[in-house]
Amino acid sequence: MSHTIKGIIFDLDGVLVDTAKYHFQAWSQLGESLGFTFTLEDNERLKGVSRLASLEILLSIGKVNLSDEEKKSAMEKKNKNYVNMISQMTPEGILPGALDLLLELKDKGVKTALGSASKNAPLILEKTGLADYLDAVVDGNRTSRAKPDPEVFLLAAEDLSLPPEECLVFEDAEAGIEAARNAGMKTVGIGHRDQLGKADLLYPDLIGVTWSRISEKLSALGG
Ligand code: B16
Ligand code: MG
Repeated sequence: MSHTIKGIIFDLDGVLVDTAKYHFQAWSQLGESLGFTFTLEDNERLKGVSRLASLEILLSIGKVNLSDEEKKSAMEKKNKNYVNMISQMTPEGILPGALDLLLELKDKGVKTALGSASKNAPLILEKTGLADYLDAVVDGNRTSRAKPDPEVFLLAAEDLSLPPEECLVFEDAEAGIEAARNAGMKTVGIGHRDQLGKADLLYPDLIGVTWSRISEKLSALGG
């Protein structure tokens, strides 16, 4: 039996680009200014999580209490620093394998969309040139509910004029896989089984991941 997937929705950070390293630098500088150290291990907890939720996690690690006003300025400070870093991005910042897959999808007429929590997605897409390969973009500027809520992926499906069951989501975060499942979509996890065990297909990264290969696997899964 052949499958019915006609559109692919990509998460941004951790799937198409590695911006987690810039988030880490910017959050750890904020941690330092508040008097504590933020580790790379702590940073794992921020992947796929919104900016405010990331700050709350950071503050709980440092055992720091801030007023709402102070939280707002802390987020502005972190974001200014982060934006400075991503402004230097180039097409070389695209993760290995991503461009080949996007080119193949374009060639085969499979629709593509972005489904990211980041409010900075437009700048990243522009600097890396990824904007040219996406038919629709849904990011943190258009959503009000964070993953695992399905909002971001449902909006992307709507933009592609496809029903959710005809969309496949690529995600690196557990909350993202959950969000896609909540949207009624099939999923490809990019990362480790420990976090992404619920994904329908799983790959460590996008190297060598082709639409032909995925199509075959999806057909074997039965749609
Ligand atoms: P911003 P994704 C997420 O991107 C990041 O993984 C997460 O670490 C970040 O806090 C979130 O975007 C919001 O980003 O501060 O730029 O609005 O994985 O959903 O593409
Ligand atoms: Mg991600």
